[in-house]
Amino acid sequence: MNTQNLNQPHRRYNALTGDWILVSPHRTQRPWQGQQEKSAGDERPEYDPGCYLCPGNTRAGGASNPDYTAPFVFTNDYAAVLPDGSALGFEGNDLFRAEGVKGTCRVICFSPKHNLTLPEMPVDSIRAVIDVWAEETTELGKTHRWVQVFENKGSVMGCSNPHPHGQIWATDSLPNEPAKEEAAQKAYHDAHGSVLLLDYLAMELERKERIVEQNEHWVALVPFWAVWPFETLLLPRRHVLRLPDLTNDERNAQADILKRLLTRYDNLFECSFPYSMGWHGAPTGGTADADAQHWQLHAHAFPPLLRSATVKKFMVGYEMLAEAQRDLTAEQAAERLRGVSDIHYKERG
Ligand code: H2U
Ligand code: ZN
Repeated sequence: MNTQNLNQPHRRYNALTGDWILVSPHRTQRPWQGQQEKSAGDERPEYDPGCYLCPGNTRAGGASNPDYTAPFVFTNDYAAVLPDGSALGFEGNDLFRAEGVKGTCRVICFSPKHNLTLPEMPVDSIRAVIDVWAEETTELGKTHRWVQVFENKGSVMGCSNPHPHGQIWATDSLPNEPAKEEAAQKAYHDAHGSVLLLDYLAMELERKERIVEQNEHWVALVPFWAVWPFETLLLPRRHVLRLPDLTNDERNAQADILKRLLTRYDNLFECSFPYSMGWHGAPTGGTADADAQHWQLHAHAFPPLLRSATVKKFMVGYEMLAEAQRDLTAEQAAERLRGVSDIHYKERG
């Protein structure tokens, strides 16, 4: 690839989903007179008597939280899918298709402390969250084809409560994004006999320009095909199918790299950096490991901020009608993330 040409408008291919994205590096000097409001201060108490997620409090649905001291999981009081949802029969045709869906939604409180976020939590507390993500994947994966572990952080991402929490949705069907990844990884494996994301990781480690963080077991990078300005992909170095397959050492290293990556995010604009982040591993629900060898476990982080704590990228116009577009290149974004400290700005004297 002639990298000189990457300074001109071009399209990049997302090998993991099959989508294309338009990159316009010459536009980064474009004047900006849009949204510029200040971000709200994020000083919060360790315990908030009005918070639905704090220990001992009553939730919106009427249930009470225990006095939890470790990550706490409960069934979402307003679940988007239900365990017995599939009895419905639909009479359809090619143009009116529908199907039932069965599943469950859970909420995971990462910490009893209302005023923390993942990057502000100690590494061993992040490790405890990772263990719960793995346990939930094992349990729900027994009976569900897909278990989606994710976190929406920040009100701009639609997060309903600043108490540190994530969600787990499990369904009997394979949703759109994992279905695209399933097809792309399978096709690559059939064609090359190797694992798409492991081959990709090896090439990124050679090129280095999109790497943000790495440790003994993990690498965080801005993918070549990133859409969101500071989007990252987090990958284990070893071939791993799913979260529960990670070893003790790999989980400790996972907690370490998550803390450092998310700290860099917060340090970029010295704010609590909003994002949606989540894990993709091989489908569950009885999918044999032998039939899932094309999969590689990974996390995506999709943060919306572009220029400051308040100026975000909008997925509008061309994105809605044609395809995703970015000005800042993936390489520039990685350089910016490498350029900030991995010590949290709140922890610096
Ligand atoms: P978000 O902040 O990412 O929206 O997740 C919070 C979830 O918590 C949300 O799905 C649930 C909401 O339905 N919730 C409860 O289940 N009980 C409550 O008392 C408050 C919020
Ligand atoms: Zn709280």
